[in-house]
Amino acid sequence: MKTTIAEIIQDHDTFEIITHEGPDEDAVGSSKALGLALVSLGKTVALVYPTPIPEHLAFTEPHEVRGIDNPEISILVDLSDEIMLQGVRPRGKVVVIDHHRTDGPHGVASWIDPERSSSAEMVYELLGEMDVKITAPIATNLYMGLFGDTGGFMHANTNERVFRMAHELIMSGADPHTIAYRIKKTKALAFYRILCTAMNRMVVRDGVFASYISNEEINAFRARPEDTSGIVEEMASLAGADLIIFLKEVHKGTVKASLRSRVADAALKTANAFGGGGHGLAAGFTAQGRPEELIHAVVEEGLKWVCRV
Ligand SMILES: [Mn+2]
Repeated sequence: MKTTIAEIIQDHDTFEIITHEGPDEDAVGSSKALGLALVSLGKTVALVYPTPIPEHLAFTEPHEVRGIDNPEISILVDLSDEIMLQGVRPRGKVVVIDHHRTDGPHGVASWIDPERSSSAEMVYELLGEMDVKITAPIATNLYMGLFGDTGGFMHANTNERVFRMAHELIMSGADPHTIAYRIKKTKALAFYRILCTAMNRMVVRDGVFASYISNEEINAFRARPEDTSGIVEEMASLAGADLIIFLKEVHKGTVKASLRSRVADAALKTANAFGGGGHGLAAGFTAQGRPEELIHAVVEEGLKWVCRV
């Protein structure tokens, strides 16, 4: 499939690259790296972000993103679920590059591999297939994606292939210290206010740790969307937490849940019960209701998938 996508790129001139709403390190890094690569091949490219790139992830090139009218091909990177497009409609023939578990192929060509650490890893391979020179800006973007989706080389998807790729990207000009600091050491005070609130009201039952933040609280702390991301990762640092659940009420009555687990598939199975998806150890869903009520149902479901001896 990688070869098919390389051929499609070769055979066309105009592209848009679309990634998911609330773009994370991998979404930003893999989409920008692919964009820079296509430009180096003489293609016309637009990058489309359904919601803006968070400030702390906006440091990589290209800094300006221009639109085009009628792209022949729409490449979806790091997503294969239309819900994540927030109403953005792909205008060309759809090509998908994604590492999330999904319900099947989409568009004219779809390369989906849940075994991959990140979309950045897949884009890197694709660029190799197309003989694209890995410049320092491309390497920086790919390293950002790799670093983000492996949780800074800590998650279960961190392996020999990941470190080999990191090594090669550093040799091509990615600066690991700068990238890590730009991503990790730029938290707003609102982030820690939300974290404190979540920690204070934590529900703990047999290895399931769950908490939430309401929409009123998000507004009271003047938190930007990026200030509410990464909370679940901090909760997942707690000893004894086999399944971690964080609910955030993004709009009044709309709750987004993030789940992490140390027990195989517990996060995914719990998210599935509420119509969501993701990976075995990291999943999510969106539901209607108030978080303080919903949390009990999610904990009950989670307990089914966490087997304590
Ligand atoms: Mn990703």
